[in-house]
Amino acid sequence: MNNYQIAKEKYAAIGVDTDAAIAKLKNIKISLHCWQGDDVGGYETVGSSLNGGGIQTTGNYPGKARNIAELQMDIEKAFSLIPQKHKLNLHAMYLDNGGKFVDRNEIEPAHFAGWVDFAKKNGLGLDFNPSFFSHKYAADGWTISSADNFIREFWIEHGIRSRKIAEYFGKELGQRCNTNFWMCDGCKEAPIDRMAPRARMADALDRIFAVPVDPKCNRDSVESKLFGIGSESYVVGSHEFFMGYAGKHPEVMVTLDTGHFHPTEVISNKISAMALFSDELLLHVSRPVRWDSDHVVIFDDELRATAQEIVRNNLLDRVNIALDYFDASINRIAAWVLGVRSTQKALLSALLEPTEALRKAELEGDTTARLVLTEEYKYYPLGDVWAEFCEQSGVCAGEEWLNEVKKYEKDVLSNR
Ligand code: RNT
Ligand code: ZN
Repeated sequence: MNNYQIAKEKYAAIGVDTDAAIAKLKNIKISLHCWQGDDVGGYETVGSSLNGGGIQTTGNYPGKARNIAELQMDIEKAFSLIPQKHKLNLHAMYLDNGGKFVDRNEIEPAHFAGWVDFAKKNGLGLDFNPSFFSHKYAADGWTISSADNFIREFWIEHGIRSRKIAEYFGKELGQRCNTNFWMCDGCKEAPIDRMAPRARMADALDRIFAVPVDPKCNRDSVESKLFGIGSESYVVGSHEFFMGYAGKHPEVMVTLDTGHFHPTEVISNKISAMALFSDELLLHVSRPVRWDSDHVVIFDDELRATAQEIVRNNLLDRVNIALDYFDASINRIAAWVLGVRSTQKALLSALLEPTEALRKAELEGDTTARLVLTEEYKYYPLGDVWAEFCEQSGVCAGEEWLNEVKKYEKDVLSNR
């Protein structure tokens, strides 16, 4: 008997079908964030880089992708080390403008045709994000909630155009695009008027979402935040704001980013509550260390708890999983691969739980068994099932993928 067969029997003894778990995992698409590859710079101008907007990358690891061709190569490399086919998450500032500056209120599907070709070639779906940051009209910290009408209209147009691009993605690829709206709006010091910017943002979103877009091709989502760099005292799009907004506009999803809450507040505890009142939600899986630091996702307790909530409550079809972090201090391809593989491992570990038996113990008041068994099950041979999943998917199961990344670093990245 090989390791997988032994593992399979061990799990079968507690009522878990490992083949079924693998089959389910194969169908879970994770949306890979393109912006890990170039430290959220984008390619609007040569050497564009993050400025303003409340987010920050740290680190100077060599080899970041300097243009779309390099980014695409890197993404292909990353996906070659990740089991199964997934989605790629693009930001508007990753447009292909052919070397001629195109402002955010001018973007069109044609600027993303190359990405659609790339997605088709690699069997990927696409997700999208309007970019409401790193721009001269976001430099004061306000976009669609700005009191300046010109600025506000500029960004509303950007939002509308972004949804058209998303619709084009959905149509071309035959799978729905999720468009995530995160606006950096907020301020460093406490404002006198917290309400007016929120009213302006709600109104702007109403106008953006009023433009008809085929719901089979695109679905919008709104992402809240607690604070950002330069918006420590006030963020317009707070959690309550977007919960309220989505409650009133049920066609819009809410995005939960792991790093956007108080340090001890976790998104795993929000999923079941939200799932009772909204049909779908979007996750930005990240890892906050002391603050919204966007560390690479690892197989930690909160990631496992999030996966458990999705799987235990049968929400795999209703929770859209996207990654969102940016670490410039390590090899960027390794950062991508590690994040996706860790997320898949967390999902697999949730899929291998004998949930019904544990639920029964809980209902019967046997909290002793609940605690003891969940601890014991942690040490079941998850790794052997993971290895089987990887083998069936044609990628290596263990740390050997790092050798591939190191080789690519030596052959390709170090020449940049
Ligand atoms: C920022 C948000 C947002 C961005 C990306 C680049 O705090 O998390 O999702 O990280 O859109
Ligand atoms: Zn996010």
